[in-house]
Amino acid sequence: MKIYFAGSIRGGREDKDLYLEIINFLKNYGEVLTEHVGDKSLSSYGQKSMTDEEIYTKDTNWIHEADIIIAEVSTPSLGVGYEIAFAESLNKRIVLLYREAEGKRLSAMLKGNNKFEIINYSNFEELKSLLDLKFK
Ligand code: 6K6
Repeated sequence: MKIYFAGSIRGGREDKDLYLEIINFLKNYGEVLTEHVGDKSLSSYGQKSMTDEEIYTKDTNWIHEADIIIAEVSTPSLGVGYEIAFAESLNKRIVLLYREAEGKRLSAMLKGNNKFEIINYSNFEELKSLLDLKFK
């Protein structure tokens, strides 16, 4: 299974350590195409050696190639929202991971779309068991 993991970069890197843990866990189920999302050295400025055009082309090609999109959506990100909508237009299976927190709600544009499989969780331990239930 080829997994496209999406997580916020320029939207904010507060959850970057969690992304890395999720990516490493997802490797139990298949090949994760997007390990850079968990790159601890990457700031919200999101600048590495690639141009924005190269990033867009590479990522949209990977979404075409992926069997499933798994997006961590707790930190709102325009890029992640775009990737989800792009993957939906290609009829990909889409799983959204949302960490519940007081005073915060997931966008209705995601929550209200019944094609998306949404996993609500409160910590990484719980997320691991919920992912196991889904994929094992
Ligand atoms: C190279 C190596 C590590 O980071 C880079 C350069 N930046 C990006 N590389 C690859 N994908 C990116 C990069 N910046 C954003 N994305 C894609 O958009 C990722 O797949 C994320 O899921 C999503 C994040 O969007 P923003 O709007 O939060 O940046």
